[in-house]
Amino acid sequence: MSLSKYKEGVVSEVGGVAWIALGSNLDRPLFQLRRAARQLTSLGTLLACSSLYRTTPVGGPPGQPEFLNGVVSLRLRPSLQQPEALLEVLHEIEKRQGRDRRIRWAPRSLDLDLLSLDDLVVDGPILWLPHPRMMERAFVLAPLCEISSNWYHPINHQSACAALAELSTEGVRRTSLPWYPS
Ligand code: PH2
Ligand code: MG
Ligand code: MG
Repeated sequence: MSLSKYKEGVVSEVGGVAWIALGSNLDRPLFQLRRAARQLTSLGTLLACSSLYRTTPVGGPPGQPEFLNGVVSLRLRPSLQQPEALLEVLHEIEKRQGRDRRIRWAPRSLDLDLLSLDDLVVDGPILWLPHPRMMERAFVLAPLCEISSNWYHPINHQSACAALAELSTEGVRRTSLPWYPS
């Protein structure tokens, strides 16, 4: 779907499927991701949930703790199918879970990155879709590839698994940790 269609306000007719990456490396990451997942399910219908991955930090200050990462997909309720509305709610969830945004790429209690929303292409200044760095990040693509046989990048049509095959997955370890405590 093109941005012009999005501007015409027909997003809800054609899907409203969002892919969201979760990450945490501060203040009990498993607790943070579980709490965030519960919040996300209230935004629509949960379609898929990857495994949780322990991952080596990429970039940011040296010596920071390892991350827990995962990806979910949701069919959003109609009121959240405009990306700006969704982004605002994602930021609110991050804030409620103690996210401090003062230093870019600092350790964080919760990071919720909107990877894509249907096949929207949006080019800043506040919002970029698809997420501009996602195709270079194995800690995003490994969980995405696990659950997204039907996901393609809307510009170059590359699948998550094809993009992942071009990257090193060293430092990206799938776990058997459950999203929901039993
Ligand atoms: N997020 C970043 C920067 N680096 N590294 C890992 N392993 N996992 C992340 O979620 C992550 C990162 C910026 O958001
Ligand atoms: Mg991020
Ligand atoms: Mg982020």
